[in-house]
Amino acid sequence: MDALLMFVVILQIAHLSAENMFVQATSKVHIVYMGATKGDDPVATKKSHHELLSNYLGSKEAARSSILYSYKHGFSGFAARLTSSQAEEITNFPGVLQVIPNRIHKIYTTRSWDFLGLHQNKMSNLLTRSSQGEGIIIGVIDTGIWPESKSFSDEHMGSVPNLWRGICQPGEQFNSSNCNKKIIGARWFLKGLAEEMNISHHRATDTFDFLSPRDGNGHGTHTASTAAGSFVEAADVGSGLAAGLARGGAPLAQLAIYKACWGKLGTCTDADIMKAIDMAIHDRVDILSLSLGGNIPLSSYVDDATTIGFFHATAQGIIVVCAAGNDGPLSHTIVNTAPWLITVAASTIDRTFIVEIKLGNNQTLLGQSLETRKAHRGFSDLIYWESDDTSFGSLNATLVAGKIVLWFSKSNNHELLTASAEVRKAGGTGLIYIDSLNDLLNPCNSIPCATVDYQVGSEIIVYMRRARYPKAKLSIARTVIGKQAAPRVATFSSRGPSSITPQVLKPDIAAPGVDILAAFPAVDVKSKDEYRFMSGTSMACPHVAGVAALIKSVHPDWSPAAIRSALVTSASVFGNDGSYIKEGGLTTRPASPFDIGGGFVQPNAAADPGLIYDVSMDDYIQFLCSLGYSTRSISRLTKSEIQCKRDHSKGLNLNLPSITIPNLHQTTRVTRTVTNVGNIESVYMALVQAPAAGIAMEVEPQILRFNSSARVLSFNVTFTLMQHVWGEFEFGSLTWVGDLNHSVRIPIAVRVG
Ligand SMILES: *[C@@H]1O[C@H](CO)[C@@H](O)[C@H](O)[C@H]1NC(C)=O
Ligand SMILES: *[C@@H]1O[C@H](CO)[C@@H](O)[C@H](O)[C@H]1NC(C)=O
Ligand SMILES: *[C@@H]1O[C@H](CO)[C@@H](O)[C@H](O)[C@H]1NC(C)=O
Ligand SMILES: *[C@@H]1O[C@H](CO)[C@@H](O)[C@H](O)[C@H]1NC(C)=O
Ligand SMILES: *[C@@H]1O[C@H](CO)[C@@H](O)[C@H](O)[C@H]1NC(C)=O
Ligand SMILES: *[C@@H]1O[C@H](CO)[C@@H](O)[C@H](O)[C@H]1NC(C)=O
Ligand SMILES: CC(=O)N[C@H]1CO[C@H](CO)[C@@H](O)[C@@H]1O
Repeated sequence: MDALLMFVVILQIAHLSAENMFVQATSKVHIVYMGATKGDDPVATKKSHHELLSNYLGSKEAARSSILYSYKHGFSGFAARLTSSQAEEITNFPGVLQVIPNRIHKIYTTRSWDFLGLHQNKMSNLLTRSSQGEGIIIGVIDTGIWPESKSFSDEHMGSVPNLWRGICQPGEQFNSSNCNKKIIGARWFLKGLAEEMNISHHRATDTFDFLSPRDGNGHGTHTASTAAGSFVEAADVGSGLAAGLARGGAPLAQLAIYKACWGKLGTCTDADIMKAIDMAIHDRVDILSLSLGGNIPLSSYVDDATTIGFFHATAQGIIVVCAAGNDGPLSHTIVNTAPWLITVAASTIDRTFIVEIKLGNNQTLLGQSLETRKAHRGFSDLIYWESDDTSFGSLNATLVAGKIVLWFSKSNNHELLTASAEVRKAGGTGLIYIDSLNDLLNPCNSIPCATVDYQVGSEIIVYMRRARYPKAKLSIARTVIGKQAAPRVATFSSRGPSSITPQVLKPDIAAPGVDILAAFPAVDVKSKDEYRFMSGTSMACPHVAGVAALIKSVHPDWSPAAIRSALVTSASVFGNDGSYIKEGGLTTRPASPFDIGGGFVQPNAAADPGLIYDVSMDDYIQFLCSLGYSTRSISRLTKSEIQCKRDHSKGLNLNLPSITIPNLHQTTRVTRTVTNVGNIESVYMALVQAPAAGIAMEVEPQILRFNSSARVLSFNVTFTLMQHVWGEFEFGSLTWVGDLNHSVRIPIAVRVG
């Protein structure tokens, strides 16, 4: 449904721009990017933007009415209404690096639902002082915030940091009293989207929800509370399901809210996101969490406005954490792939809501559901129903009344929610829904119900064929923790390799993103707290932002790349059953680095990684050089002069905590450098898992000895093709095993090309 509506919106936009081609010379929003800020004077920077445009347009007034935003804190540039020929001309102005059309982004939730009863929480506050993240500010660029939620109570919070420069920007149903020691800042950015939608600011209420930081969508409240919600123990979440799980990753971290995504769909544009990044840099957040992204295909890094914005945020020491996207399970679907980002995939957790399905032959099978009240006392007849796009809505009441429907949908557009509504309307007494994804729970309109995967679905069909009078009964759902193999990669989670830079392994890491319970807007400001389940890489991203806050509070001087390295090298590739984390869906194939990067996030281990793979901003610049970007297009990314070194490595030597070689010919050597952050005197030994039998992998040296004068050491990894391995990526790992259980593992992907 979401996807469909999104499509309609995009169509409308496409329609508008098509119209614009005929109504000649219509202006559209463009982002004029001018590189790193020259001095540190934002007023002068803004003035230079206006001067540039007034000179070009011929008057100050014309410039003023054309400019939507000046970007002047973290980087220099502006968003303005320009015709395409104006945009082209301005590209050639001195100081202008790129002129990029404003593009649409979306939030990354797959589905969400009302789960009646969840607002009747009985809360008890189990905030413990030992929880960390104190003093760290997480900026969330999303759909805003519902400040009344108990998750944003500031009861145990420290004071607002002295260096904080943010504000609590008022607006509709939001004023300065809505900020506190938890939500220390809130701003909203709408001009870019308003322009894109061709709707004026003032008429926008219906489409754009609250004209303020207040969240009319729910996504922003959910993600913010996942990253840094206060420790609200949901001791009894209405129905008793998922008890005790509503809490943020870093409950003592502070939140800065930047609302740049709007309406029921959570649509955002570059111009607004760029301004949010610019202000987050100005305000001095430590971490940015972005559960959003553009659509594939991706643009190159220098043509992508937000990717450039993220670069500048990283240059200011801000850790930028992004969602990987929800377009899995096909490969090359990943977004937010720049090497300066932490890109997060979604996985399941070890919690399920189990329903017992008892068949007439006394066989018991298991499904899942959220229905905690309605169960069958005795058996009912079982009938089979197959739906496709045309048959929807035609369930035959004569046939269904009093029966349980085993529903198989041949269309991707049908959901449990709509199927259960139809069964209920036709007088059915229950629903067993066969779902290929089986990642996704939904409420089912208060009839006993269960979702089952294809395997269980087939078993029921076999039983129905054999039984004369097939019957079944369903139990209520109960929470089961630790009984199913977890984590498992969520089917929807977007997969690598990156379609533009396959040599940069993405995603970096996986975190919980299926059936995550977190805060949600209530019906109105006076209503009780609401908590809801949501799924998506959107939910995985703030988990990692929270963990990054924990690490940052322990190691305030670590760079964003060091913190990413700590997360990646300590992640686990094993599930709770001791075997490799599995791919999602029906396969039992082990997850590859293109599904989960380094693995599933391990917060405790990440705080003490032993060694880190650090990356400087200059390394990123050299990486862009090695990709062949023109010096002009990257020349002003930093304040200092850029000198591209002659480098034929094609970016393979960027010091990432991973190695990906998209085309191995005969021999390829890559270099990495590790910094010891554990005991000063330590010895590490290389443990090699070659990607394939036909590919020799050699590490030189094999032992790293650190001491007070040798804190940073380099090593080479050489891959040699021994026999031809055909065309697919093969996966391995390199682990430096040191003292005190330090085991520093990086994933490796090699394709023979
Ligand atoms: C903010 O809004 C609330 C509720 O409408 C009101 O009671 C309060 O006085 C306002 N505070 C400020 C500082 O305007
Ligand atoms: C199922 O179990 C019940 C009670 O244990 C028993 O009475 C019944 O005969 C069994 N039915 C079948 C088909 O085995
Ligand atoms: C529903 O099923 C009954 C019994 O098989 C049949 O007589 C009737 O025509 C069906 N109704 C429709 C609308 O298909
Ligand atoms: C550190 O190790 C290097 C190489 O093993 C050695 O040359 C150097 O003397 C050592 N320095 C100290 C202070 O132990
Ligand atoms: C890695 O290989 C390069 C040659 O490509 C060599 O100059 C360098 O010394 C090697 N480094 C190590 C640590 O062996
Ligand atoms: C190393 O790990 C083992 C098993 O997890 C644990 O029992 C032991 O205490 C750890 N040792 C250190 C020094 O942390
Ligand atoms: C409200 C608003 O901005 N409407 C504008 C939409 O676009 C058309 C043509 O591009 C203008 O004429 C409207 O004023």
